[in-house]
Formats: sequence, structure tokens, C-alpha cells
Amino acid sequence: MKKMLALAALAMSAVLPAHADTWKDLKNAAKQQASDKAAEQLGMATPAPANAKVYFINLKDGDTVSSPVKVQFGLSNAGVAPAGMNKEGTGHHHLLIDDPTVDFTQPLPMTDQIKHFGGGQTETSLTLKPGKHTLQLLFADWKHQPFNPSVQSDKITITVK
Ligand SMILES: [Cu+2]
Repeated sequence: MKKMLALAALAMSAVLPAHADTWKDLKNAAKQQASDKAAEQLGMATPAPANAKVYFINLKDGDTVSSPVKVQFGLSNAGVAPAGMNKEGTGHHHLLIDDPTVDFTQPLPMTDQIKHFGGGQTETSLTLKPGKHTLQLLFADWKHQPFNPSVQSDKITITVK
């Protein structure tokens, strides 16, 4: 009988920590969800990852290109995560075409001039009319809101043949 109890206690002690971890995980997940929701409702800007930079890899100011235009997004000192995933030090790319007005205190709208890459894409192929166009990268947080301070590339002008 004593042996049985000891065995049961051993089994319990093996099970308990895992059980407690699950509870802790659940509690943390609930906490995270609540704080995500609050951040979203209050429109709280996420602090920018230190020294984060976005830049065009394959295009520079003054380039002449043909449509469709391949655009590769460069990023340093931060990571890419899909939209909706609040993970520290990450965000997703946005491409501003022909200088749209941007409210840096709000989530970015999805328009013809503000393209979101919420799947975590790091390049795209753009169909543009012949003529001059401006392009600018804007990196934003999981809720599509620009970081504070904002993480954006230089605005470049390209000519489409
Ligand atoms: Cu977005």
C-alpha cells in the first residue's frame, strides 16, 4: 500500500508541472490577447525596433524600368511576421505608391496607393502606367499601424517605360 502511494505521488509530481505550465500558458495567452485588444482599440503605436530600417533592394531613385516592376523589400534590425501576429521586434511591409497621404497615428488603410504585405511577403510585382511614379516603403506593426518613430524608406522616383 505504501508503495502504491509513493508511486501515485511520483506520477502526480510528474504530471503536475506540465499541468501548471499549461495553465500558465493559457493565462499568459489570455493576458496577451487582452493587451492586444486594448492596444488595438486605443490605437497605441508600437515602439519601433531599435535601428530598424527598410529600403529598396533592387531599385534606386531615378531608375527607368518596365512594367510589371519587380520590387524587393529590404529590412534590417527587425523581423517580418504576418499581420495580426504581435511578436516583439517584427512587423510587415507596406508600399506607398505615388505619395498617398498617411496618418501615422492610425492603422494604414488598404488602397490602390497603400499596398499591404500582411502575409509577410518581402517582394512584389507592380503593374504601373508609363511615366514617373514615386515608391516608398513603410514598415508597420501587427495591426497595420506605423511604428513610433516610423520606419520608412526614402521616397524614390522611377520612370516606367
Ligand atoms: Cu498592413
